[in-house]
Amino acid sequence: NAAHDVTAFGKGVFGDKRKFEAQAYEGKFRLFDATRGDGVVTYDNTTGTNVDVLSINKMFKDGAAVDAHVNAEKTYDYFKETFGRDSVDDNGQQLISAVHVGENWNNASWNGRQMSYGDGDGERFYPLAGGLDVGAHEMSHGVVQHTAGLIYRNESGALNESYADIFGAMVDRDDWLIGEDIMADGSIALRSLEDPSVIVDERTESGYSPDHWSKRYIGNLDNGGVHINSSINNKAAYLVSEGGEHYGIAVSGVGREATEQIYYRALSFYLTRNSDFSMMRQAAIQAATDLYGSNSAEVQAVTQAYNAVGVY
Ligand code: ASN
Ligand code: ZN
Repeated sequence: NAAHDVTAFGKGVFGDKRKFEAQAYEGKFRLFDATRGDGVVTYDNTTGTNVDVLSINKMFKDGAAVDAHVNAEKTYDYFKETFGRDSVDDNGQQLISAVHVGENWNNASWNGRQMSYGDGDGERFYPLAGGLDVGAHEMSHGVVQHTAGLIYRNESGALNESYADIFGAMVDRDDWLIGEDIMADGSIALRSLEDPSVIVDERTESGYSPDHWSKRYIGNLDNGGVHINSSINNKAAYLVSEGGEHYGIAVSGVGREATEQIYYRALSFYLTRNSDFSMMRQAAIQAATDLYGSNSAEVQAVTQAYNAVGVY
């Protein structure tokens, strides 16, 4: 009666029907998907220890666990199909998620080895596992860790955060917002790549997320503003894809498919642990040159996008 793969079902945090891979295991079923890399596995951390999420039939009842599991599968598939990347380390590393972490915890995180999701307090956030872009953001920190390894402070840290948002917005592709599905307090989202200034961030003195290098945060909070100054690079990535006029500089967008390839190539070939925004500009121009040629619309878009956010 060896463990074997099954297709299972459940409803997510917000009641939508989900289908995913699980495993028949010791007379029950558990959230272990053995079909992707070395596995995608989701645990229940209610007691402070990771335990298997078990079900007596193929219909799983824990919405946060179901969403975390499905979102990890979707993120795995995104990196595999878009870049040929096999999990966060490109060597199949098991994707581990823990749900119900902490007590009404209003956050989610990547600790270098696994995702953790809080249930939110119901006032500010709903269970954070319900956000596909939230899960993709956390797993993308794993990809950054295994590629450029951008150090999590100051400008390199802001680039680390921005990469997590860019891939989050590429996996959850229908908008340029991060966290829109899990806000309980009526606010738009955690971040907007399209227009960072619409998000009120209590950590910045201005209350706004900067959309230009001249507006960057230079204080010590948030590891030197890693979730604040990320918006400068987020806006640049948005402009590369969608185009627009920003502080009087016009950008002709080249679409999401070119944009994700440019940023992934910059991350995996050119950026290093200590890269800053200026090096990001150079890395993206070089990646676009490699992929599309020096006279391409893509190189032009990247150049104009970084001009528009004041990064030279
Ligand atoms: N959710 C946050 C993030 O991924 C957690 C943190 O502040 N490190 O960036
Ligand atoms: Zn992050």
